[in-house]
Amino acid sequence: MNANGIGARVKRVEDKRFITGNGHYTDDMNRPGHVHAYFLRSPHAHARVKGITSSAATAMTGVHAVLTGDDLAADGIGPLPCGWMIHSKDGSPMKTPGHPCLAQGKVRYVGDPVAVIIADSLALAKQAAEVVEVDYEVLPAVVDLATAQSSATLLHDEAPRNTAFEWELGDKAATDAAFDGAHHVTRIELSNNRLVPNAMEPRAAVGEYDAGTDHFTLWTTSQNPHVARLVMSAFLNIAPEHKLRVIAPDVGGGFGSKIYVYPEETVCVWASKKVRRPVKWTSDRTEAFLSDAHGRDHLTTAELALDERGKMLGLRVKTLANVGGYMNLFASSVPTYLYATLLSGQYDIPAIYAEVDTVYTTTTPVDAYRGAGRPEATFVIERIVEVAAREMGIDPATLRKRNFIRKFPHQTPVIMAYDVGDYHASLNKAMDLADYKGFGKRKRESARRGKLRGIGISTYIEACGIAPSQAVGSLGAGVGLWESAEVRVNPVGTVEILTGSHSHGQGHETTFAQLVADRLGIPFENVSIVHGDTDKVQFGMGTYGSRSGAVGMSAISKALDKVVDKGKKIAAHLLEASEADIEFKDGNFTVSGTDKSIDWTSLALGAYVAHGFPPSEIEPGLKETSFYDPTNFTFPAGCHICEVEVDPETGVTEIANWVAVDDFGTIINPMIVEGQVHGGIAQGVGQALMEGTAYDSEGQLLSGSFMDYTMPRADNLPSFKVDTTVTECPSNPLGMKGCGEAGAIASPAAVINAITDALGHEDLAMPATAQAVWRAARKTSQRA
Ligand code: MCN
Repeated sequence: MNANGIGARVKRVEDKRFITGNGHYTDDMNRPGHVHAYFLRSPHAHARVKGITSSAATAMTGVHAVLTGDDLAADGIGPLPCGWMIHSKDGSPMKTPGHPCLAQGKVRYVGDPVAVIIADSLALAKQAAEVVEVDYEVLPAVVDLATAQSSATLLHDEAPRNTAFEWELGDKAATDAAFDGAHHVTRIELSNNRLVPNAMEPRAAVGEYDAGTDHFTLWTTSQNPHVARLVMSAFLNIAPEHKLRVIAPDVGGGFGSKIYVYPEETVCVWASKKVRRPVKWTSDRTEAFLSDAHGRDHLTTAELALDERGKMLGLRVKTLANVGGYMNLFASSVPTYLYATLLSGQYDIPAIYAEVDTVYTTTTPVDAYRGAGRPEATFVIERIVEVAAREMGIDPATLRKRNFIRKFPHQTPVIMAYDVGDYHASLNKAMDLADYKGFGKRKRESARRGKLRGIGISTYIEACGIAPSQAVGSLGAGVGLWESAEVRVNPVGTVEILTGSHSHGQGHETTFAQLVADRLGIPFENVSIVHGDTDKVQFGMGTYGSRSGAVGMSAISKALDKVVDKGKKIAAHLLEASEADIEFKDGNFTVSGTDKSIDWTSLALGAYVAHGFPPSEIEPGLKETSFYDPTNFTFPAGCHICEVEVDPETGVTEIANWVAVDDFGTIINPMIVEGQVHGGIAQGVGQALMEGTAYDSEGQLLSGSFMDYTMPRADNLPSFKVDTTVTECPSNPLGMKGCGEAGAIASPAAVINAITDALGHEDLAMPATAQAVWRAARKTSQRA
């Protein structure tokens, strides 16, 4: 085995530059003569914009322009695209009124960009913004998701009842019949709280126009620069597309919030041509709270029908999903195909029927955030299973086991066909590691100290490796999300990998190099990974939906196969042997059964300098490309067990123990995978215990800074016990499943199941802050 190959705990090579301050982030790009953009944002949640007077600002020395929605319209620039068309159950298409980059006619959330001021310095741009007069006619805000559909106020004239679509999935009649025959029905109502992504690096952009070549360059904090170029060039009327180069250099976290094409980045590109200077914008934290797409925000009612033994018969789910003021790029797919298709969880449920209404409110747009739909689905199914077990007096682990899917492949009633898994194995292992049997003793010991102890299980499944063309194509998405890779072997044998995946914290420069070193038998240090630049990498779909391993690395693997195949041809020529007799192992091409061989470095040199290749059989050089389209999603699954101790006097919840047993198929780098799981759990714990996005009735964001919005910190978390089980994914050549979102998907349900177990009742919503838990604990003592 290569010491730095597949399965090795190689330390992340990229970290050296990050922790020594040598990373190159978008805000580090200082172009000659650049000017600064400042966005004037709406202070109102909902208002008509009757006029904008900018003459005093434009008269200021050093102010280059004040641009508004009228300027966009005058240049023929339309609204931002709004994702995947979803049809309502009555067949009508999604109501997707446009999302202009700068307000046109109306503003629809506090922070909606109204104008951009471009000046020599940011301070000057802000000063000039003070004298831009916007005449607003303030309209009523629509903030409450539960009542938005019955509000007399419409955000968009085109969307009656403030509803984008009313969608359904599953078999209603079969589900109703299952409920008719049920012995027991468990019903829950829950909210999945709105989250603000808060990547460490805020969004940023530098747009530059080169009048000599009529080319644009955008440096930006993107998770998918090629998609950004495709979309942005189309609606900025930049043709041909490659006249726009998008570079996503080092990016300090994304968690889904940097997948979209946002107004600010787009405006920087457009404005750079108008002012003939590079235009730079970096969001500050307050702007990020207001303008980065938020996550989650569902209200759900769910019912589970069971027989006497607790066998699940049917599941009925009704969800209201908040999409905020505008339909964002992927917002329509998150509460539908990324959510309802996973409602079967790890269980063999014969009938499921789900309804989802997506609703506009005068709040920041909501879109994908780590897990995107799948944490919401897991929360529904893992909460209702737990509650059902308690209601029926069955141990929650036993109820789960009685209902686990055992045979694979398994077709769920909600589209997804799971390929492999072993849910008993991960639950059993997690129960052992968590000393599930010993919990009663620990609970009694806590009680002696006046504390409430609880244990919560979450057996989650997700679909990632987004997304097979065949699957998403048949669902009407119109596109598949394959990935590309190019392997360039240099004459000295070093290898450059050009990938369409984008690393913004996931350690691709390490894991991708491990794969190459392993496969080619060359030193890990001789491999470099190139990503994030549309002029270097031909095309790519980017990183989200935990796809870079299963899809991006599979593309690399396929391209490596082609390199080895060509290497064999070259070796056969150089060794004067038949190609069929050449074997490749540990970096050597050998004529089988002989000691005649050529090593990797000599072969690479030979590919470029050897003469006399038969022209019809071998081209000089060694470079191969692959575009890999998966045949199915991958289905990581596992079991997280959280044990808490609640202080009923203060409401403080201490996480006493956390066990995670995940099945990610083949693991390339266990250390990186564990890091991904740790980060995901921290985010899920943040959602469960702390992160509360609050708006007042006028649509003002009350939690717009770290003073009001609590993020999880290291001292809120225990040392996790992380382990794995392995069932290899059959649909990609590496057997890998994604790991990047699993922790965030599994953990909220584990936390809330544990706290409600401690409290002895279910009346607790996320975030379970100390105050909320204290109130709930008072109910516990009143009941006692
Ligand atoms: N890996 C592995 N073995 C496996 C699976 C993955 O060694 N069986 C490695 C991969 O090679 C990669 C890493 O683990 O280095 C994550 O791989 P994968 O699960 O394929 O996820 P992606 O690389 O596609 O990353 C996306 C995923 C998502 S969707 C979000 S959201 C998220 C996440 O990754 N955002 C992150 N993790 C993040 N981590 C950081 N630091 N910052 C973010 O913004």
